[in-house]
Amino acid sequence: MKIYFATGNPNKIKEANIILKDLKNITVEQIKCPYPEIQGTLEEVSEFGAKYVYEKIKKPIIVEDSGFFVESLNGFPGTYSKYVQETIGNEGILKLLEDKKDRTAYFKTVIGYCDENGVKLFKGTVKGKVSYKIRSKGYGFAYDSIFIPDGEDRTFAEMKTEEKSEISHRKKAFEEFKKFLCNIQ
Ligand code: ITT
Repeated sequence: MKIYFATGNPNKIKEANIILKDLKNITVEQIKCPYPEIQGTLEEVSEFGAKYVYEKIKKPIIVEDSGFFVESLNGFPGTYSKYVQETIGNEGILKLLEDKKDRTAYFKTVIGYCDENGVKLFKGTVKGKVSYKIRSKGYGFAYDSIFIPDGEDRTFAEMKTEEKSEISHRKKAFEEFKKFLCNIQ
């Protein structure tokens, strides 16, 4: 079974393929089919996007909306994560946290899957802390170089993609999706 993943972000495809690699009869293939990113929660964006792309291609499709939520900034950047990454970036987030003691943060992913039976959502979160500096060994992307998952000393960008993909928000959401796929096959 081939599932299309509508995303402009090749890192998401790489991580999805690592996470789903034990499902031998499933392949995930990127398609570039832009969908309107409505202003709303991750759930609303994923549901809308999955239905929208399904209507266009009429093939099993996933879209995935993720966000980075910092507790002491009341969840900012959250649903604005993409815009914030492209504007103030990780340096800007570290500046906003300069005088904050609480550095807890989490990533959340919501996968929207749509086929002829309608849309289903699968969610995953990972908790951790914002680092004091940008720390990277060249792995990962975007917020990965300022996020240290609980139980680790390294940022996601200091872990190989395979290691990140054992514990990440994306892993948890795709594990839920996997269970669903096993039931419908
Ligand atoms: P799409 O085409 O799939 O929408 P995107 O990169 O715009 O790709 P999102 O809107 O889901 O993805 O992500 C919001 C922001 O969060 C964006 O800047 C992403 O690069 C970033 N992000 C998403 N997943 C991440 C992860 O696992 N680690 C670090 N940053 C991540």
